Amino acid sequence: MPQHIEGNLLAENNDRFAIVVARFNDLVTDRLLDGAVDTLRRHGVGDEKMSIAHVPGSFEIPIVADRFAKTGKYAAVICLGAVIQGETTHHEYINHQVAAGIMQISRETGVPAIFGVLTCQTTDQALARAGGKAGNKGAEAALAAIETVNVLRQIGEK
Ligand code: INI
Repeated sequence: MPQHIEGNLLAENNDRFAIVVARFNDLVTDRLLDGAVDTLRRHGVGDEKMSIAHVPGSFEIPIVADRFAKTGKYAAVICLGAVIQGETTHHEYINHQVAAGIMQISRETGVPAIFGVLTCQTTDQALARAGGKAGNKGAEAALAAIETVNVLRQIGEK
């Protein structure tokens, strides 16, 4: 039988979680943050185990998330933002750089950096994914953080 490694959704007592959230489109990102914090609490993470950094826009998420990851104090870093298409291609540059930047943090530090950045065409689409009819991607990002930490712990040391 192959060995299956599956993460559970219980945060361990000493695990600390960092959240980096963009202020841009805060109507949406405030809701993503609420979803993430609520989910961490429900899965056993006390408020004293959460650090939340607010950054101007999604483009600034990677630099701050990287700093959190490199402190070695956090089990995971949850990145939250909402990039909504405007009249230009500005959003494309942001989306690609933010996604790549967040992935790079995981790979360089071994600390999972979770991609909870919405990339939407309209504000309605974003609101639907921030506690509306399509769920809350902030809450999903928090679950992904807990699960990934658990999988990595089962596999063992870096
Ligand atoms: N930042 C976002 O988080 N979402 C957006 O939709 C957005 N748009 O559309 O411009 C946005 N721009 C700001 C950007 O993230 C940086 O803060 C800015 O370019 C300064 O570096």
